[in-house]
Amino acid sequence: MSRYYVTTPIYYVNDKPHIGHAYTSLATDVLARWKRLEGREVFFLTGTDEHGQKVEKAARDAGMEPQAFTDQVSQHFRDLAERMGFSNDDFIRTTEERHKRACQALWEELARRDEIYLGHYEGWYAVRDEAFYGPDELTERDGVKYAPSGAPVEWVREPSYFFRLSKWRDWLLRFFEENPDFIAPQGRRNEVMSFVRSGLQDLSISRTSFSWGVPVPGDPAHVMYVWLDALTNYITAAGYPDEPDPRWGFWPADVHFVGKDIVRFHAIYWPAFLQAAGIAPPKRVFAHGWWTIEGQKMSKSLGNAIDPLALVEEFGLDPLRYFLLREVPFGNDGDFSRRALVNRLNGELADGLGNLAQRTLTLIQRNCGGELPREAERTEADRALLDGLDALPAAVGKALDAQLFHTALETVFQSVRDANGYITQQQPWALKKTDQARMAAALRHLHTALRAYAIVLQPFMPDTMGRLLDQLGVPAGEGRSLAALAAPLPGGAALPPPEPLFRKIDTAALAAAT
Ligand code: ME8
Repeated sequence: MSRYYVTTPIYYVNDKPHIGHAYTSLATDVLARWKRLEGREVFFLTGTDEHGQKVEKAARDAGMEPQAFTDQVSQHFRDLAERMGFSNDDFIRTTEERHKRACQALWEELARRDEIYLGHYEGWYAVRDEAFYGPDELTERDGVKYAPSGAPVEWVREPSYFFRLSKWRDWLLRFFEENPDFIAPQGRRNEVMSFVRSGLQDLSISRTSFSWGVPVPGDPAHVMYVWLDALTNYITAAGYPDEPDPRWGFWPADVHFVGKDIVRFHAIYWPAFLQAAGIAPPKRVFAHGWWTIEGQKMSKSLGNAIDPLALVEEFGLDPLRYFLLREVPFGNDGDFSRRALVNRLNGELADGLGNLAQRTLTLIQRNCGGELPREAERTEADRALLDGLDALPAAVGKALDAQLFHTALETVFQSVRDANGYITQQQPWALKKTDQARMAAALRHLHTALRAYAIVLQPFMPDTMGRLLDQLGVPAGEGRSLAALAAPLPGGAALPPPEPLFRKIDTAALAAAT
């Protein structure tokens, strides 16, 4: 069985998770679940980035030792993963022993290959981004200099080890040319390529002015630069340096999901480190866009960071999962508003899919004795609906292979709209007295459509689609895989009475609350 490896960024434990973190992990989760549904052997990794100056400072501000502080905050990210239904196979923490060993092994390999030298760093550093900036990248306001991200920078001067990044410039450009799908979306690829084309400087990869990090082998006055440490997590979890580890077969990763803020680290530094150490680079980096909240940037000072778990409480998990991936084309920036979420929930989920299931299954209960009708002849109208269904899994798979989550959902929900049109046109409720065979046939076709929607939507809304599949009488396990769609379910099975799938939100109450 072919292997598939997907990752989220590992999140800084300087603060609690918010909707942005949940978003990246959700996208990764949906792709992981889809690949499992295709029958692939999947390894889905997430975790926390626990070293560096930013985390050390947050611990100090909280009056805690860094390890105790990171233990506490990291737990919030594990809780988030559980409550959001993420199906990660591992959760890595950079303070774990296995990770320190991997970082040191990678460092030693780079040193052995003469990719590292000792020098002196003098320049601008933004603790918030944990990034070095050139003077031409900065702007100045009220005597303070800022990085393009808006983070203030400080002047740093200390001994430092350097990675010979500059010598990898031409190799990187060739690598991008030869692998046009390595960075997505295209706009990000162009940005990265023009940044690399404009020249690369050697990269400072150690610090001496604080100690919360992985010690540099043979020179413990230095700790490793937090990004070298953090990026290594993706191979630590695959078993590095213990080749042949059973997990090493997952490397190179198929997709690293990241936000657009950290594309430079993943698309430039990471392949260069790996290539320099003789390790294959990952296959793809997808940089998605940025969420703002009701039109504003999410920030600590505005206090508007949205807790995803509060939204789960208010709207339910699956509506939130659906909304986040449906509302904004993956890769674009988007604005989060509760009104937009409610519109999707009430419209597409409750009135669209929920209503279709409820109408179909209620009619099967009332008019067919609660038994799944048998396969039947297809009229032209039936074929129009069912032929589209045959193509659905491939269309969704194609969209997801390009990480176009919104396209995948649009395709399914276009078909749901068609099926709602079909039920309105066929009026199976009116056929009970006039043509029972035709009534049963139409309900059977609608059942076939619902089974297809429920199966392909499982990665997006695992719990609700599980309930729908129960109501449809689809056996658990293999019966719910993509492959199972090729064979019709035998007729005659007793179906349980339907239950509503989605709870609509009263928009008047929402308006009053906001
Ligand atoms: O950068 N909209 O960690 P981090 C969308 N530790 N996504 C958002 C977002 C928003 N407003 N805010 C955050 C780090 N994200 C490093 C990563 S990886 C080897 C090391 C998401 O806690 C998005 O994925 O700052 C972004 O890249 C990530 O959280 C940054 O998380």
